[in-house]
Amino acid sequence: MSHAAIVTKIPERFDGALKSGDLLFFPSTVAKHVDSDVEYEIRLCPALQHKPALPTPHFDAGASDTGIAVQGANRKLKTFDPFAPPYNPNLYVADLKDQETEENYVVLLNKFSVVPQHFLLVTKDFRSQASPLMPSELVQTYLFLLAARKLGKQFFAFYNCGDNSGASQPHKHIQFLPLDDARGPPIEKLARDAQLEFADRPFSLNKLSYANHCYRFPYQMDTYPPERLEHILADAFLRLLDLSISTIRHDPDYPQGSPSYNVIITLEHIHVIPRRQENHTLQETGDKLSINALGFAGMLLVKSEEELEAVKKESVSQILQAVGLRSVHDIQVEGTAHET
Ligand code: B4P
Repeated sequence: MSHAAIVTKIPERFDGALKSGDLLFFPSTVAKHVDSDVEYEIRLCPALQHKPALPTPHFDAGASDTGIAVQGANRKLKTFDPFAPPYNPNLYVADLKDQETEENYVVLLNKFSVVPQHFLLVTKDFRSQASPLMPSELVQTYLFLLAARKLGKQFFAFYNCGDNSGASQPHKHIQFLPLDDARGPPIEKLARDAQLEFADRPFSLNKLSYANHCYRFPYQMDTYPPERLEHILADAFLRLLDLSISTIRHDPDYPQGSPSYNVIITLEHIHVIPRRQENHTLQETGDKLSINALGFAGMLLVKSEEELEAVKKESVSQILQAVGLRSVHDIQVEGTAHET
């Protein structure tokens, strides 16, 4: 089935799964919030307080799917894996095969949906969520975004990689979130506004309080054939990953184990944000606020009015800096973004 056919199926599958009760939808409200001259979105979703507790994943310590002994999410899942077959027929959308690599994927609806039609691209065989995105995964992701745009829909993709990235499932999955705003999530608006000195080099958004690495895809890349896309996507991702690892190496207190980072992909840019911790303990309430790639896309999620006030009081930019890393622009950045 083509990417366009899969994207076309999503609304009808979402409605069906909601009706059958296999998909839980949590209503929310969104407010804009300006902090340090950046416009963020904070989504208030009290209904998530009643999200059913999920079985705790159990790991087979020490073994990874690359055969290298590592810690954390990069370990084989031993018992419960919601992304392993048999799939819930009401959450299942389609199978997908990469024709080049013959890697198989499955498209599933997010069972715990805060935004309607949020879907996942999951590896059919178990692959670790602590492993980097492979060229075929980058191409498949881009082809979904492209197909959606041709259908007049706006999605972006994100990937939570590693123990401290906000990921809760260790089976490799890339997520796709629809947007009402054609300009993309808040971080994308900053990236678009950036005036680049060197168009083909990674850059950082200096307005942001934390280390971030970004790459702008060539103009009209959306017209390129898949093999050309693969080269650009893989090269861009590797360069940003390299910069992220270099940022991590400058942090003497970085947690042991494989590195954690968030990836955000739009049709125009790819962003990689290194992470040092998953949660931030709010000073005001003592609650742990979990932050995933969406937080770094500029979209935070809180579960109560109290949490919302605590986040505003403490400042979004400081919270993101606490769970990300400090910027070391002067040492690493290959190109400079001048925000307009
Ligand atoms: P992960 O990468 O492991 O983690 P996550 O997106 O941070 O979601 P988490 O599970 O920690 O949920 P949270 O309460 O923080 O992604 C796993 C994905 O698989 C999630 O989307 C999860 O819902 C989904 N999933 C789990 N079990 C499943 C199953 N059996 N079948 C199908 N899908 C399954 O957040 C709740 C939801 O809100 C998440 O979907 C999260 O992505 C989303 N969210 C967080 N911040 C948001 C924001 N600012 N705006 C909109 N949505 C937001």
